[in-house]
Amino acid sequence: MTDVVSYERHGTIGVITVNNPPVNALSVGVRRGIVDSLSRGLADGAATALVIMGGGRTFIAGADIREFGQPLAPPDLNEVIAWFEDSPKLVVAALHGTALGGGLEVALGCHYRCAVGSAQVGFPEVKLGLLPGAGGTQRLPRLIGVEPALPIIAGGDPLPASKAQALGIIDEIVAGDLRDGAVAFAARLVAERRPLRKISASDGKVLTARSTPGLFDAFRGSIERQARGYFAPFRCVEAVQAAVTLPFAEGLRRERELFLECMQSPQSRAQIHAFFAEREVTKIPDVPKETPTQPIMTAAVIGAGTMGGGIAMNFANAGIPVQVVEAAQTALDRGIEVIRNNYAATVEKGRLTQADMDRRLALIHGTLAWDAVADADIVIEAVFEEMGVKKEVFARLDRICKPSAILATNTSTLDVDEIATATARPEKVIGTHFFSPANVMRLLEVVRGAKSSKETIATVAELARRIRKVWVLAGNCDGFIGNRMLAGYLREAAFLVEEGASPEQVDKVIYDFGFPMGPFAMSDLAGLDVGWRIRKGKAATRPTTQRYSPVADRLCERGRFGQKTGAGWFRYAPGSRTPRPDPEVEALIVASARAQGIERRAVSDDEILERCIYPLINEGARILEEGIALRPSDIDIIYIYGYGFPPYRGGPMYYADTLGLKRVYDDIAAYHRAHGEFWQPAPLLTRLAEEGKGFRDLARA
Ligand code: 3H9
Repeated sequence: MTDVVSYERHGTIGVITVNNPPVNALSVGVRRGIVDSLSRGLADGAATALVIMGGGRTFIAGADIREFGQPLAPPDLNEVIAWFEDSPKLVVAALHGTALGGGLEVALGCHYRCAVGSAQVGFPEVKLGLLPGAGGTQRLPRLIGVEPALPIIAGGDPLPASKAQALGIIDEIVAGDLRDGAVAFAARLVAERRPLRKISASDGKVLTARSTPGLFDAFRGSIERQARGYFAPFRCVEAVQAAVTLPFAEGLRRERELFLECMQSPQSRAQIHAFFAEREVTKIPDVPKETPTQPIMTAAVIGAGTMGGGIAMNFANAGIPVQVVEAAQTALDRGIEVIRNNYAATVEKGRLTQADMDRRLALIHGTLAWDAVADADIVIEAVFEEMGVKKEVFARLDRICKPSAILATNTSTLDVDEIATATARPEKVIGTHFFSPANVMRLLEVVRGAKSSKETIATVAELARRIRKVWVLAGNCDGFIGNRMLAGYLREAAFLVEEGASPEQVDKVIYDFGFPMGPFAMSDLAGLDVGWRIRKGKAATRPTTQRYSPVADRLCERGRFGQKTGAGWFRYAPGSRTPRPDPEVEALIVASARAQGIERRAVSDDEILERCIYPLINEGARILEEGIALRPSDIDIIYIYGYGFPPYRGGPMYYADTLGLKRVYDDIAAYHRAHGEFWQPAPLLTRLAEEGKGFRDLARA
């Protein structure tokens, strides 16, 4: 027996416990250990039934993802599960924590399942570009029916124990100690002479699905938009379909074929990269997990605009009381009203109860009195994006706030160190760059100022965890990581339309690549006025010899600020978010090209893709070299969570590696020759390309 699985008898019940921290993943040692323990339990004459459970914080959370890509050592998980199902002694799975993927498949191989009320079960494989590959797609539909099984398998979200019980995945919820409860449950099943239920042998529910033709096509249709571009969700559906059309053993073989297809797909590799990147991102070498943090009991937000309101909702959602400060009553009332409407819309969709909405709203206090922030543990400033205004706000906060308070700025481009000079506590000043809408978007860029203390960073990191953000540490520079990279992407999009592409062509290429929308629709959604204001601030320092597209400025001069004014790069019918091409924009583009002496031509889709995506990679390389980002994978996380980069392409730096840096460098060098200074290859990219390496090699260095 391996030391990661143990066997012990409790009364007449044998208990197999998996102990493979942190999440009891089914590594080869665990698979062997489980088989050995099962043999021991079967040989134990005093054991009338068996229980399998997880030690530590969870039941088995799935296959060991780190083993993927290597040849799988025996025993195969399917075999292990078959031994459980065929066991002559009754076997109960006892679940706590998260019974996911291969873990849930093991549980479905058992004859019965019990769980503590806080347990969750699910098949998250699809989020790794995979499908349940050890019978999950064959057993779950047989247990609960095809219709409820499909979204669990193709959607990947876990279910709480109560829901799993209602569906029939869990037979019994155990109150109190899980092991005692599971042992009692197993003993009761034996006493009641309950049958050894083999899910693989019960075809009733899948057979009824045969009489519902169109079920699968309808489901495919329902996920089409959400799963656009992804490979695995549609293979998941195919695998469930095999459960309906094929006998169990053949269905299992089909499932394995589809699983291997997914595993060998570039998408799965990219999604697994993103999974580990998301876990890596919180590891800051000089701010270890043990770094002391300050308690955050109360918060304040300065500014009740779109960002301020969204940030305040984050606090309220996490149960943290928050003061929202505005300069004028009308702006405050409007801001609070927007928050109320946001919550009401969520209640309407059935995703929040009225009582929860009321509780959250009660935590948000609007005020005109700055003194209300005096006791806040953290204040986040979300006012006008202008240095003078920001410094005034920080000087005032420094005077009012208690000395221990952290003063954070939600600036998206301004110098955090300069803002900090307005205070006498630069060690407590930090950037917290939320993404709009701040109550929805998962990303938080945490900007480390030169003097931000480790305690301040660790405190904001802990807060980010509480408000359920994926946070990435960035150094202080113009635009930080995300927006600094975006500048080149937007610049090239604007140049491409001057050269002959249309905004809709550019947007379609980027949409087809997998972004939720292209650069022009995105700009219209974000509002063109913000960038206009920033550009005006920088106009004086822009070299006159540099190419500059004035089209966005022309649009703003005409009051076309994007969706909110019904027109920007596109036109929007009243109440509609659908972008429509606008001849007025086309005329502005043509005029701009003529004024610059640009001869318009047909621009290929390939050129559009390269000229939009390569600047992200090239600037990303500079950001890495300057230490603004700690790791290439941190940049990937920013782009996936903040900018809609398709997760199945792994983020811009991972994507560059899949293309090969030599090719990326050669192409960028060619654009440099054709288009000049903006395309200067980054030194790090040049070096890695020459050495035949990828960004992934930096991560390992
Ligand atoms: C599968 O099962 C395929 C089968 O159908 C078929 C097979 C034939 N493997 O997230 P955390 C690591 S596919 C290896 O911070 P939490 C993780 O990297 C699998 N390592 O904790 C981290 O390491 P580190 C289906 C894993 O409490 C540490 O554990 N299952 C695995 O916030 C802690 O993780 C899934 O997709 C793994 N499976 O969340 C579940 N899982 O400390 C994936 C985690 O070095 N896992 N690690 O950074 C999760 O969703 C979350 O980890 C979980 C815990 C909810 C379990």
